[in-house]
Amino acid sequence: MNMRYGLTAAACALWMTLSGCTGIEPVPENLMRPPRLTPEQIAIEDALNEAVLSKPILRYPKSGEYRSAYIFQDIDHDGKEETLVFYATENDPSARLCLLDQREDGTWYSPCELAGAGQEVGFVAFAQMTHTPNVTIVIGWENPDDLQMTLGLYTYDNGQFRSVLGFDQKNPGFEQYLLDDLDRDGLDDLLLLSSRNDRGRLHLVTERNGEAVFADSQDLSDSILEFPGVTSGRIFLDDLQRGIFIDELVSGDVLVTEVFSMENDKLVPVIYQDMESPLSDPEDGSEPKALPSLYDQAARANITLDPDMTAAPICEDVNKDGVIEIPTAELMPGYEEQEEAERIYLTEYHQIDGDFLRRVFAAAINREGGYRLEFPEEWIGKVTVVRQIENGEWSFREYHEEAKEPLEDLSGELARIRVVSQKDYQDKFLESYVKIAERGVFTYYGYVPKDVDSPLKVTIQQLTKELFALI
Ligand SMILES: [Ca+2]
Ligand SMILES: [Ca+2]
Ligand SMILES: [Ca+2]
Repeated sequence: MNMRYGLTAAACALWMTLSGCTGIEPVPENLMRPPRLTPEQIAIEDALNEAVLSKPILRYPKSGEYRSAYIFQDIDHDGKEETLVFYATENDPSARLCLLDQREDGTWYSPCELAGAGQEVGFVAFAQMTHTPNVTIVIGWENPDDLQMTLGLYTYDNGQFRSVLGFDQKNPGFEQYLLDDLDRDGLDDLLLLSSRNDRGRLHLVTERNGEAVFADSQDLSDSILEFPGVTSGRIFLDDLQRGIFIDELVSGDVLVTEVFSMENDKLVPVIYQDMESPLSDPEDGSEPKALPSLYDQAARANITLDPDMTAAPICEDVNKDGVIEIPTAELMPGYEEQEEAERIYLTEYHQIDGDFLRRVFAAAINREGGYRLEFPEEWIGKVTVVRQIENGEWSFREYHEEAKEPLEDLSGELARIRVVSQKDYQDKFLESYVKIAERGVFTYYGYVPKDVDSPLKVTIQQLTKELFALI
């Protein structure tokens, strides 16, 4: 079956993938000109049609880095890319993976394919999970209405797919995954996260005797609603030990963070729900008191107001030193009595220091505006933010507790940040503002009032060059 049809949707999708123009609709003029890769696109599509008995219905991975139906990757380490295609047929809705490879003469053919463990593809990723040079294909198979994925791990070798997931392994469902060489032995370890039972669960998949096995698992928090963030990196500044940092939204709109490291093929809990509280060390000889554990210290309100946006704040390497910081959120001074929707928080980022979280960075984060303003140490607890209703501007003001309406008190103003979109550009209002950055249709301006008489004052250079950052 050698159908050579012109510009079908599939061919367009393939063209976009091959030319790297994901997300941009190809304009007809460009398609009328024969693109250099057209013969190859057709050859790949022909090879697929030849390999599949009835017409393939392409399946697109729903999340992750690889979203197109045709995925190009050198999975057998021979220096040339193979093509992976997920598809189903009208007679059989189960997703299958077809591999397309090139013969010596450059023609495309399909040496093998495999049946998936679901009708849909949650994600596909590529990793180095075994000592063979061949890449491990990591697939999350999914079924409609099923909230969890099933793991598939495969290599391609000598014209065959091979499952590298140890035989007879229990294969628990999961919703999120992370790949990282947690124990730094040169091979990727796979972490799977599940929230579907009373307690969440973290599973470790790692290499043992040439296969990937479920080597360990650990409980996560009670009643997890979702995982807004999962990341990995160093845990401490003076140690290369790596960890997975799991942000969990739990009932009550609270965010917590659990951290696990890995040693001898086992997960090592660093911050976890059941960890013991440290005891105080009173100097007056009285009874020691239980202090909040690292887990309790990291608990924070979800400060995202829009339910369609991911919960925040979540862990990240905010200061780019390789160590992942854990955030907390403190209400800005003067907001204690304000409605939830009006509240503005100071986000503080911490590293682990013994039994305590130690702040290394703090910022006011304007997520709608897409920027943050770092708070210098001396501002914390003394400076607050006032949102101007009419233009969305954030005004940073020294907070006077004794003032009757502290949020309206302009006298202590230290700085302003304004985001202007092209359509509401009003030049004359911005004469005394300094342009900081541009992104898309938005331009960011900073302003520092003249003659500020305060030890907290910043210069326009500090504001625009040091404290401001796009997020
Ligand atoms: Ca190859
Ligand atoms: Ca490893
Ligand atoms: Ca860091």
